[in-house]
Amino acid sequence: MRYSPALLQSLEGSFHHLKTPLIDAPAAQRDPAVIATVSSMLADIQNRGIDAILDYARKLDNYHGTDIELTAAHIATSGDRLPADLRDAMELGSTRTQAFAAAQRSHLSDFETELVPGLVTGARYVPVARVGAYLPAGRFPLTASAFMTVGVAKAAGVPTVIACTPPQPNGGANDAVVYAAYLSGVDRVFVLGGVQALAAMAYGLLGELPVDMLVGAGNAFVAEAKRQLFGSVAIDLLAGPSEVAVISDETADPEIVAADLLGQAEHGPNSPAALVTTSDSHGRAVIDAVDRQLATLATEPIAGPAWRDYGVVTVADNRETAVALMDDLAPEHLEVLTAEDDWYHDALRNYGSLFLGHWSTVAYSDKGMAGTNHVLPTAGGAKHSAGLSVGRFLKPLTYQRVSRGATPDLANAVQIISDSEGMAAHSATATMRLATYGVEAAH
Ligand code: HSO
Ligand code: ZN
Repeated sequence: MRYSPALLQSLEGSFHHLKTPLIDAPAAQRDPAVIATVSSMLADIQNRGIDAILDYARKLDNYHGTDIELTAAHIATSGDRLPADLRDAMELGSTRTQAFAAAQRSHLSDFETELVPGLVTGARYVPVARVGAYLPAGRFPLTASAFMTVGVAKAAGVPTVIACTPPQPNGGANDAVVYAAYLSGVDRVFVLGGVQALAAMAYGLLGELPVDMLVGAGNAFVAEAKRQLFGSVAIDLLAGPSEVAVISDETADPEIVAADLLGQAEHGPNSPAALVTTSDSHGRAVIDAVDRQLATLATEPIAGPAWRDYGVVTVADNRETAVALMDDLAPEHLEVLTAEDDWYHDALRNYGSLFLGHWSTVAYSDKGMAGTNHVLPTAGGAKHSAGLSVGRFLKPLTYQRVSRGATPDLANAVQIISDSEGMAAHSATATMRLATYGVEAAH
């Protein structure tokens, strides 16, 4: 997250920085070596099919099994291998994520409207047929990811949702990840990671037809594979390092703000965290609190460098400037901890998901408890896109029906435009109807 120089110039005199990033290069550059590796793997998999998939699983993930698909019994009993309190917490997250998705689904209504007498038009929301979800299980196995991808696809009514998750050092899948997929209503689960997993789902190498859409985050190779497969399949988005930003004023507790900044910085050493505040003394207190909390944080080796290299603290002279600065950062997650949360809610335009008030925090959404999706745009993507939601799995398909009575109007205008463009066959589709149905042209 970095401000654009033009924006800073336009706001000059109305803000000052208390902390700027040490590293100024964009955090997520596409690496040419990653691009080349992925494209050669995809070409090889397209040629050799499932044999290539298994070769990569053995070579890259040290997979020694023979059947990459988990049995229905293994999936259904995955929860039995977890502590009961974890199971209960996950059930809450799954239920709540589905409830939010179902509520949002109910606001996407099929509709029909008669634009002029005899011209009936409409749209129907139809789910894609097949979705492939990638469920990462690397440094942190994000158990809630399946709720956000598999569960929301199911809430949209997607008939077939398959999932791939990388093998663990013991050769099997992560039980919590599989249980999350089970709670979300997954149809089939494969122990398969990385580029080979996405290719297998997109090319239809798992005993299913090719999927229509790939969802779920992964490492740089996974993101690049999705980018290269995009077009033949839809994708949710290309996720970069997780980000958090906070707008707070002197009514916020610096310790809470610091904890929330570090709460996402621990995702990776290149995870940015930004604070924009209307209070200089509060901003300084947050910086002190971050340093104090880092001293005892178990994930300091990740969050510490992330904060030092990418952390931002800016003091805005007024709330309008704070909004202008934050809309320019367009963060993945944005918390507002101020005395004027509703004003900020109305004014802000660019964020993946918004957390309003001192009692709201990003982790509640991250783990599924808030119900909202945690697959969100990063690296400024929130300027043009929203995160994953039930509507992304639904195609608003349009239709139209024209009556004989409405024909002269439509056909005549289409004939005139088509003739002016030299499109004789288009013109004929209109004039032939006028002739066949014995209706005179209007002029
Ligand atoms: N912050 C991540 C999601 C997550 N974090 C899950 C922890 N668990 C992307 O929104
Ligand atoms: Zn997170």
